[in-house]
Amino acid sequence: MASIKRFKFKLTTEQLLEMLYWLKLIRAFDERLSVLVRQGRVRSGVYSSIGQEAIIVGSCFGLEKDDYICPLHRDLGSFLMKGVSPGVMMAQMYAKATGLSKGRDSALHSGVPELGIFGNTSMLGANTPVAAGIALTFKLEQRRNVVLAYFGEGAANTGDVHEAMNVAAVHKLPVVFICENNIYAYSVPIEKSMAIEDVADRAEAYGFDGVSINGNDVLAVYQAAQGAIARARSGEGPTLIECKTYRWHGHSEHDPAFYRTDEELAMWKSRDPLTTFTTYLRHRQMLSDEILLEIDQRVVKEIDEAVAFAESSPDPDPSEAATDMLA
Ligand SMILES: Cc1ncc(C[n+]2csc(CCOP(=O)(O)OP(=O)(O)O)c2C)c(N)n1
Repeated sequence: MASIKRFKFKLTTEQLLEMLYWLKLIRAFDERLSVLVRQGRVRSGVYSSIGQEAIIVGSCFGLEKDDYICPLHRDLGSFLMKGVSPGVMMAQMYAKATGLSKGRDSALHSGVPELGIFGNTSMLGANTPVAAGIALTFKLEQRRNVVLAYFGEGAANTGDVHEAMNVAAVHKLPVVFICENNIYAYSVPIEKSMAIEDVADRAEAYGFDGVSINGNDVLAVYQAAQGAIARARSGEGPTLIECKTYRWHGHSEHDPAFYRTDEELAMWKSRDPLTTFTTYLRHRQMLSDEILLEIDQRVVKEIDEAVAFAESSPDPDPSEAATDMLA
């Protein structure tokens, strides 16, 4: 496998604590959503990212406003990191008039062009050629922005992903392909959909670097993403980063995930990205009890306020159902 050039991107204590805040906020957002689904409050399908948060936090951290992300159904946290408030995001899941798509879709397809977010596509993998297209625009307009294209290991086997990687390689486009390999595509384990172990191995065949990393280690993701982003910004083209991870919940909140064992889940829970990072910060004397409490209280407050905002927001007005439609 080709190897990524090694850089060490330094972070201050303040930035590391900010990363912890994002990990906790995204975890808390998804945990609350999970409860709200069971209470019948949420109108959207919910595809929990619990267990996978380090991928979004490590890759989105430090992105510029005009950089673009093309997230997955599981990546609500990337919307928050790109600047959507938790309240608006929660209202989106409630399909309220104050949500991103004002209650006009099933909540998961909304994009925010002014924040550099391409709404995710139901056809898995179809977001990656779009990412390559956005990156081509950046190149033609000589902008130094990058695009992060997320996809699962299941989507990695679609033709769209092949075409996107090929065209990005040929034109040296500023795109970082980020595979969230959580081992299952719905109920299908990876060994039933791929004959190789690492999705990252495929990059070499397209002519760029690929690396397979611990997707539960936020700093490993950050280092790999920063290296790939720096190369993309300087005109060196795409990189594929495969993040090995695991989703703690089912494919969606309506999936009890009977296809996996309790032992497997317990093993992955012992690799919790939040616990690992908290322990690391403690070890380095960067995280006191007071700071931890402060972050936890801030997160609870923000999630409570987000739910209150969504609950008190109006439902969409039926007379506006066709407003903003293109055709
Ligand atoms: C092209 C396409 N094929 C099948 C589906 C149905 N489908 C929805 S989610 C899913 C599993 C996706 O697995 P993966 O790409 O690994 O992402 P994950 O949900 O595990 O994050 C499938 C097969 C789809 N939406 N699009």
